[in-house]
Amino acid sequence: MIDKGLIESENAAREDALRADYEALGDHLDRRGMDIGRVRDKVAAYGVAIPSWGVGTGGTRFARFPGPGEPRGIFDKLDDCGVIHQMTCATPSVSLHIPWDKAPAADLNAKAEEVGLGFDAMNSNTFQDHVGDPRSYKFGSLSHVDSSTRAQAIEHNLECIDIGKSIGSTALTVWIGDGSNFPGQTDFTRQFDRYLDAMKQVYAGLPDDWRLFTEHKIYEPAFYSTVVQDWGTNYLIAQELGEKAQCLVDLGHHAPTVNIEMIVARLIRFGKLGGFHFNDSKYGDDDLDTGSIDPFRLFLVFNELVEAEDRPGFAPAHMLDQSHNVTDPMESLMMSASEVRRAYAQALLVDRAALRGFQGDNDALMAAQTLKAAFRTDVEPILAMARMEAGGAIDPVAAFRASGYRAKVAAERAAVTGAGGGIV
Ligand code: LRH
Ligand code: MN
Ligand code: MN
Repeated sequence: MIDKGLIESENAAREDALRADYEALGDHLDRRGMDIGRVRDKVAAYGVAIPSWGVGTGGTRFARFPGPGEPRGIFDKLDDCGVIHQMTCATPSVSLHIPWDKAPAADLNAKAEEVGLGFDAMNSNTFQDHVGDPRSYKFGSLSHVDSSTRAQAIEHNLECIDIGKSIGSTALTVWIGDGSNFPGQTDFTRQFDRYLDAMKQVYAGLPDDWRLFTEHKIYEPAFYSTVVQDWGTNYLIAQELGEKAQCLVDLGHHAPTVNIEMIVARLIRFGKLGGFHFNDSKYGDDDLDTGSIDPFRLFLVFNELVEAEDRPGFAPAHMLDQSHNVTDPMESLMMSASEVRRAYAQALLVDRAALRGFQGDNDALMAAQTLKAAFRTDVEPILAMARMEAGGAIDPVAAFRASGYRAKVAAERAAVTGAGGGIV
């Protein structure tokens, strides 16, 4: 972990300016009838989970270019995640991917406690073959034509639940690569029936207080069709499985022009929004840093979430799911956690009474301007104040760089070569 004194001295150099900016923003919001302290408190209570796989350098189908100090396994990953949380105070939990992060539960719990983190949703993986497994997932997993392959995939998901139970997780996220690459390769209906049947068996293994998230994705690695291709199919799955089943929306898993915020609104309306994998994209499942391409879209998603905040039982899970190819992954994750909080803070600033009035009057221009007024507000002083008051860094990346953490772990962790493609 990074020395507290370093964070304090980094903050000392920035605190006066922050207080001045915060006060000015407070006055400004006051004139708009908004209380800055309320927004700051809500932002401070908002956490987003880090994907364990995000702290290593990702890659593309073509190459992977690892950076210095790549984590050697789950315990290094947890160290890195702990530092990200220390800097941002915005990432209190980690989402594990099995079998990538398989380790004895007692060791995982001890490490998590040491670095001040908890565990979020478990992610199963039947889009790759696992060493020692007799069956291959080349032609599918939970929807495979062969029943013993399906049984193996079901067993893996049940094992993920078991691991999760022993580390305090309460959700399982299932994303499958199943689909087809050629018209005619599979029978859409029979394939979906096999998937539903398998998922019912996974669902049956869920503890009472768990949720099951299914994640849709339009394409890749299957390039003609995927079994869980869109939110409609995802919704049907959640309906078919039962109350504990909900839909997970990965922002990168849609066609480029799809209106994601509207999907979010629909899923909320029917109690089936399970959570998010936040990232950004320009073309497909690019897994770029959250808010790096289209921050307005992220804001519009949060606008729907804030609108729904008071619904009974409304508690979507928030996770990042990104792949970092050209940046230090820890820095990208720090920035992304801030981007998620930024979108949340901006959405909290929407004048909802005014918006509803303009909607009722069919005043499209003013309704749009109401959203824009919130989106245009620079909420950075709120984010920085929430971090500082929680013991984090006013400027997380600057403090992280000043700490020399990357050089330190690079000296301890053997360098890795870049052979092979990355993960999805
Ligand atoms: C699939 C996906 C899914 C996986 C992760 C590594 O594209 O978004 O969430 O578990 O990537
Ligand atoms: Mn995802
Ligand atoms: Mn993805």
